[in-house]
Formats: sequence, structure tokens, C-alpha cells
Amino acid sequence: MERELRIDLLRRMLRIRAFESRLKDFYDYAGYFAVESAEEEAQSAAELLTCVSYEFSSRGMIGGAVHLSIGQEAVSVGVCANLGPGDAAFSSHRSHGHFLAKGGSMDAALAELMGRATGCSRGCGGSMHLFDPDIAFLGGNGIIGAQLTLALGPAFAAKYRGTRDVSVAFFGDGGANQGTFNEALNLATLWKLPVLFVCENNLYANSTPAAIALSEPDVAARAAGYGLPGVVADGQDVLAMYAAAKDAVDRARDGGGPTLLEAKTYRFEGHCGVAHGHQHPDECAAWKQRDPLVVHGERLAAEGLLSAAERGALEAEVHAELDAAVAFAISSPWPERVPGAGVSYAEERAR
Ligand SMILES: Cc1ncc(C[n+]2csc(CCOP(=O)(O)OP(=O)(O)O)c2C)c(N)n1
Ligand SMILES: [Mg+2]
Repeated sequence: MERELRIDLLRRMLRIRAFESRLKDFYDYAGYFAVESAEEEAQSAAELLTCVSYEFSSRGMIGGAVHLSIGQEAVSVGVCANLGPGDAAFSSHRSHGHFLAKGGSMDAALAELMGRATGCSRGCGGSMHLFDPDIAFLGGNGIIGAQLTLALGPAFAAKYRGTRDVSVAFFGDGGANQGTFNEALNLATLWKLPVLFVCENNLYANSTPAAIALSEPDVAARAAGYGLPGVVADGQDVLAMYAAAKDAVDRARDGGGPTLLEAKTYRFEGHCGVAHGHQHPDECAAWKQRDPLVVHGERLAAEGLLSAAERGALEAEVHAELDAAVAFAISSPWPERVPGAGVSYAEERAR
């Protein structure tokens, strides 16, 4: 693989990591986690039940739940580096990485998260509903598993029209246990549709360990029952992900039908702002040894492909893009109307 592509893979991962790391500054769950006693914890839990705690998010600059994919960047980047603008991608509730890796703009993503009119979904979608038809990013989705079946639409269109475009659905180990998994894999294989099903097996669905939810630890093994290739890849190594996705994408473009690609990966953060603490610290520490940015960054350095100065310049470039996105989002206007409510955002916020 050419040096430029290898460096570009690092750049893409740095973009996602920087973007999501910055989100933590804007997403205000601090009040929820600053509990110091059992009574306080119980009180926080009670508040959460009455939805009072959800106000924490609106006290910050980002409202609604935010699911970070820090630790999983090699999956979205390794896959999306094989895609062109005509190839469709569908994501889950954890969609920032997929959006950015598919070529989404930081400005549009951050403005969307901040509910601004300049957001990619005009400020009406938020974190789970990033959407940009110009780059064929056909949406994050809060319904677990929904994207598996949706991905068949553009795949069918590509086959019907005779283009070489493919369609990708990213989903989790939890999503693999939804009925849509069966429907989508069966039909895509039957009709030989150009789809790539990418299961990001990060070992948890919310706080439920995959060990007590998957009857067979390898989701990819299920492919045999449908008659499509099932491949396991190292989700912490962007080169491994790139190579596995390339095989699958090439096969799909050549009319060879779908592939189920399972990435073994791990998220370093909690499920979302309100659901920390289910991962054992030792387990988390062990996976952090295989941080995808470190794995790839150290390899580039060891092979003499990227000097420390070049790495610094790459990081500076990414942070400049991010700073500009923050300035853009913060200075962007609110959407004129609250959808369906008939009042302006200014009025709504003044209530
Ligand atoms: C149909 C449906 N059921 C339940 C939920 C609640 N829910 C939100 S995220 C989640 C866990 C998803 O786990 P996984 O698919 O492994 O993705 P990950 O969060 O690990 O990225 C659940 C059950 C939902 N959003 N939709
Ligand atoms: Mg999961």
C-alpha cells in the first residue's frame, strides 16, 4: 500500500478521535457523574427516572444522547477508505465516526450536534441522525438494526441500474441480534446484492456483555447459514480493516454479492453519557494497549513513513479543522421553527 494512503488512514482516524474528544467538553453530563455519596447516586438515579437529569444535556451545548466511538476508529476508516461518493453508507446510533470517515464535514456534523440550522440535518436530527445525501451517507439511526435492511435499497438500485456502486451497513453486536439481521442477510444473499454488512463487535450492547447475548461469539460465523462469506477482522488495525473491506467491496462491485464482515473492536468510553461503568477497568486498559491510533501511528513511525514533525503537522491540521468547525457551529443560527411545534426556537428556549 502506498505511503500516502497509509498516512491518509491515520489522518482520517485522527479527525474522528479529535472530533469526539472535543464533544466531551460540550456535552454536559458532568452533573450526573459528580456524585460523591450513595445518597447522591440514588438521587441522581431518581432524577434520571423523572427525566430531570436529561436536562444536563441541554445545559451543555449539545442536547440529546451522544454515543462516542473512541477506540473503534479503524473500523469506519478502514471500510470507508474503500468507498467512493456514489457508495451508500448507513450507520447506527453511534454514527459520528462513520459520517466523518465517509467524507462528512466537521462543520455540518458539529452544527447538527448543536442543533443549528447549518447542521447536516438542519439541526433537527442531532447526534443519532447525521445525514448527507451529497456523500451518500444515508443516515445514523436510533432504531437498533434498522440500517441493515435500509442498506438493501441503494444496493438493489445499483444492481437494477447496472452501476458498480455498493452499499454498507454498520451495526453492532446488539444489532446482530435483531430480526432485521436475518431479513437483510437472507434477501441480500438471495438477490446477490452489492452490500457490505459491517458488524462492529465491541463486546457490549449498552451494558449487556456479548458473552451473555451471542450464542456463538463470532457473528461472522452466522454467514454460513445464509450462504454469504463471513469474515472476522482485527478492528483495532486499520490496515487489516482496509484489506478485509477491500476484498468485500471488490467482490460486491464485481457482482459477487454481499459479505458479512465482523470487526473485533472495543469502545473506550461508556455506552453514552449516562451509562458508564459496566466495562471492567482492566479489560478497558488491555484494549487501550491496542488503541487503533497507536497501532497504526507507531507502525508508520517504525517503518520510517512518518516523522515526528510530520505527525505533529497532521495533528495541527486536524485541530485547525476542528477549531474552525467549533467556531462555525457556535456562530450558526438556530433553525427558524421547532418542527411541528409552531413556535420559533428562540421562543422555545425562552420558555
Ligand atoms: C429497536 C431498539 N431496541 C433497543 C434500543 C435501545 N438501545 C440503544 S443502543 C442499544 C445497544 C446497541 O448495542 P450494539 O448494537 O452492540 O451497538 P453499540 O452501542 O455497542 O455500538 C440499545 C439496546 C433501540 N435504540 N432500538
Ligand atoms: Mg456493541
